[in-house]
Amino acid sequence: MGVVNTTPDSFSDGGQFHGVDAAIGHGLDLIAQGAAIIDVGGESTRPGADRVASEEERRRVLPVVSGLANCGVVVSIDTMSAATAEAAVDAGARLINDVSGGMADPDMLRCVAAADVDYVVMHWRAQSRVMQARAVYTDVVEDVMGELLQRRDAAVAAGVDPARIILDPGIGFSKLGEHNWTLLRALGRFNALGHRVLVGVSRKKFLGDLVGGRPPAERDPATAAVSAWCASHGIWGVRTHEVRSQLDAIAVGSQLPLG
Ligand code: PMM
Repeated sequence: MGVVNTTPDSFSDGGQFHGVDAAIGHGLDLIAQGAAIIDVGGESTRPGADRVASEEERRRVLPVVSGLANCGVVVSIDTMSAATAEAAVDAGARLINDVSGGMADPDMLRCVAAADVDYVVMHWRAQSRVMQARAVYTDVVEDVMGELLQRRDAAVAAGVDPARIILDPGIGFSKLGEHNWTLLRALGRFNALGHRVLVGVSRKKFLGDLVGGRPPAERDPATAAVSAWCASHGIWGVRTHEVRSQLDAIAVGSQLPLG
């Protein structure tokens, strides 16, 4: 899953692809490099980020979603807003990637059930502005799996087809560095929950911290090491800003299956 952020303030590529033509061009470039899905987002979720008004979010993402969908691209919409998700599906999106797992907008699960598209349920505890204060766990793997399954159950109760649900441990969301590593070590347990699993570590701070404080644009090799680890576990997808070396890493990891 290649990432196209249409935000001026994302930590990893903020501002670079702001503007419809640049964003569509970047999405097509990632497809040419081998991405299977393009995830389009209009609201930054970096720790401390402010919320974006739902209308502004739609103004940013909808032309990019329809532009890519019209080119035959499988588009995912990265949003916590039901209104944006609904409009994006109308514009051709085939997957809703809701980092809040339906917690941010009470209308989201109903919207997903009606849209009948794939739905990423990510582990999330609070809005970006305050989320790192909520990084407190008894047992991070048990706690994250338990909370994720509660959100899965809420989605199914709202009418979402279980086969449509993709689980994501939410690396970096209300998690400290060591929480992220512990969750990644336990990927096999997430993969055994009976759903496809998506993992998003691309260029995140805990990777930069591990490799001497490198800035986001220099974190792709570290990201690729995690992509290989994901592939070794048979993980369904990785969400990534850079595609070419991630696909190489996935090819290698797929040859080295664990267990
Ligand atoms: N991470 C970000 C945004 N959206 N969606 C999913 N499903 N999983 C993630 O880990 C995730 C996400 C933050 O990264 P960005 O600001 O670089 O897009």
